[in-house]
Amino acid sequence: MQFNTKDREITLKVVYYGPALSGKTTNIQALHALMDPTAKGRLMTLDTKGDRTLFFDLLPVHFNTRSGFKVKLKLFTVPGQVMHESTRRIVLAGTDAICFIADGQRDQRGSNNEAYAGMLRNLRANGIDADRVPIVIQFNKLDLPGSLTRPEIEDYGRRGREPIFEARAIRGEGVVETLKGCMALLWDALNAEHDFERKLGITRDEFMNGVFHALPTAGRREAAP
Ligand SMILES: Nc1nc2c(ncn2[C@@H]2O[C@H](COP(=O)(O)OP(=O)(O)O)[C@@H](O)[C@H]2O)c(=O)[nH]1
Ligand SMILES: [Mg+2]
Repeated sequence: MQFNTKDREITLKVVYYGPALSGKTTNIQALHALMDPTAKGRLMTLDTKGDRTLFFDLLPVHFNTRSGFKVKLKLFTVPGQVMHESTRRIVLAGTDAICFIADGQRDQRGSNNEAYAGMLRNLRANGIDADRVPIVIQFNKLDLPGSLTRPEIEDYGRRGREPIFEARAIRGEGVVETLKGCMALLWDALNAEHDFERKLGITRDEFMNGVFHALPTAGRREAAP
């Protein structure tokens, strides 16, 4: 968190982490498509051939609180391919919260686990305590045949502390819910650690509404009839 008291600005960093091709870029593209133009900045993506993020994607979101603070949220993705380990470490530096995008296809469990272990390593390398940073897990691509079933995903959820979300990011489904879950955890962490509510004069509801005022709750991207 960057807290600029002079300009009354708070900058929060959220990283979408996960294995290659799990749908990290698709998640933030879907959010960008759903958001009110007044609340979002320009989506910066740097894709190479085959949809693969080379360095990161960045979606800035901002809102003003009634107490006169500007809250800036920066959503980053990391590149997933094995060779980009050092880039992932750099993008993760200073992160306030993580949406871990797992690939819901059954045969991708190995690469999900590998990416998760790598994330813990990279957090440690950045001096971030993985037990304190808010993390949610999304199982994406559940529209594909051979993806994990709901009972399997629920069973997974019982074994860890992270809230679990199901998604079909390509249809915009589950994308908003995942970020909402992450923001709720982030607010609680910030409030516990920095007494956010009192210092900024904003409530949890105002924070959540600020981030999401522009987003439909269902998180679907279907055109209106
Ligand atoms: N079937 C399906 N494909 C998806 C979904 N989300 C992403 N994809 C596709 O998976 C590929 C990789 O997605 P991308 O967002 O670039 O993955 P990243 O490497 O994690 O950033 C692209 O071809 C996407 O269109 C989904 O929910 N369902
Ligand atoms: Mg990408």
